[in-house]
Amino acid sequence: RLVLTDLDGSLLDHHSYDFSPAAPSLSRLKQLGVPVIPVTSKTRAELLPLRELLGLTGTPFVAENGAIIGLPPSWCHARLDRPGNGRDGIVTKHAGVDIGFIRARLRVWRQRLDVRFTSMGELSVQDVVKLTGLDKTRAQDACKREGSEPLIWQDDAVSLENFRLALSGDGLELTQGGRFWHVMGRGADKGCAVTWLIKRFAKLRGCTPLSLGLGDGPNDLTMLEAVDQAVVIRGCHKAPVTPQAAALYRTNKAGPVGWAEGVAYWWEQDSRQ
Ligand code: 2M8
Ligand code: MG
Ligand code: MG
Repeated sequence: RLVLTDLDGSLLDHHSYDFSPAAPSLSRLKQLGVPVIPVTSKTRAELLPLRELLGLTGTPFVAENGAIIGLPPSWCHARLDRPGNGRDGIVTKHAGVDIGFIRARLRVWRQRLDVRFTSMGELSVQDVVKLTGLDKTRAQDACKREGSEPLIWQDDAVSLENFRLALSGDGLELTQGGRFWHVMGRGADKGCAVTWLIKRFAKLRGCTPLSLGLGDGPNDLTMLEAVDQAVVIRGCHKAPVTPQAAALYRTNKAGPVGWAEGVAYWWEQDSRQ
């Protein structure tokens, strides 16, 4: 078994970023030896302390919506990966497009299409603190983007579709998180990252795992469609998040309470078989 999970609005509360309601089921998964893999919009810089806090230092992580995959030594392959550098030995895979290119194209399209938005790179740390409720250090880490750029859309829906079309000509995609729109490289989404990790698990262990995915936002759709069992956590979006998943459970509760509810649901289903 393998658990792949969104963080904000899923394992972490949308407002307080607290995960304590999910802590008991998280520990239980750990006891059972089930790898829990965070798959998030957050940056690598944000994930390093968060993995410690969540007790997930032994498992891979997916940062920036799929643009970055981090592998701990136990998930590395002698022939396929170069040894990681740094004390933790993490090997980082960059799947997407460089942040410099993304930001350059954003400037071009803003001028040409005459649309209004503010991207994270243009926000001060104070602005990010205000918009997200993160503390100053976390907000600084959220600004350390490598392969995706969050932005606040300040224009109408029609312009957003024109903007999306323009970006697609550059090989870029728009996806929606809890508070921001995110611009990233095509084919570097959460679904691609999750598919890659499931294959890697199979290669290392010699069997395909049963995968469970949990998420609350439109940016989780591709991930929820790439797993065997999906959980849509009740979220803050008006339009329902509807993955084309064969096995889907919608939680009644939001955030980490809903997370525990979703894990319990699939647990029960499995034990019935
Ligand atoms: C942003 O990501 C969330 C994901 O749902 C959003 O779009 O609201 C990113 O900037 C991320 O790096 C940051 O930690 C998060 C904080 O809420 O916001
Ligand atoms: Mg989320
Ligand atoms: Mg997210």
